[in-house]
Amino acid sequence: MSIKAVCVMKGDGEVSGTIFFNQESDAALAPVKVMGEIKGLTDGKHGFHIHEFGDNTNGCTSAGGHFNPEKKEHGAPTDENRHVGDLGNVESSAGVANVSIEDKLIKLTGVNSIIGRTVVVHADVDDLGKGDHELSKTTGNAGGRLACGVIGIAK
Ligand SMILES: [Cu+2]
Ligand SMILES: [Zn+2]
Repeated sequence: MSIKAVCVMKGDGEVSGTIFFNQESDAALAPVKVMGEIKGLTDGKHGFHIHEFGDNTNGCTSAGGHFNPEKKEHGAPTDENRHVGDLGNVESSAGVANVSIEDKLIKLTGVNSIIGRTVVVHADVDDLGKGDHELSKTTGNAGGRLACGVIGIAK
């Protein structure tokens, strides 16, 4: 039986989005599909992550850092050494970023479950841990948090 989740993203500015998550089964190896749309971004790439806390009491800031239960360094979604929450970048064109990601680390069940955590989209590109900025290995130096939302269980 597939498991579904949804996230409505909002911020202080014009950026907003809706992201759907679908895990085909509760098997540990089942990948999660991430589909949706984010509007209002400048054209180009923007860091896109799952952050640890489902706490938006102080806007996107209170979501904390990247979801990182395995205490690894920041990286690309394809890297062995990455945070579970590292989903790389979304790319906006003509004001719309169509999100279509399949990831093998994020889950909707078990210890890597992202339910109740926060999706964040950033002002800048995520350098995927390969930049020379001091934040590269922790955040990808992706800049401010433009919009976010808590991931909830969906029908
Ligand atoms: Cu982030
Ligand atoms: Zn990260």
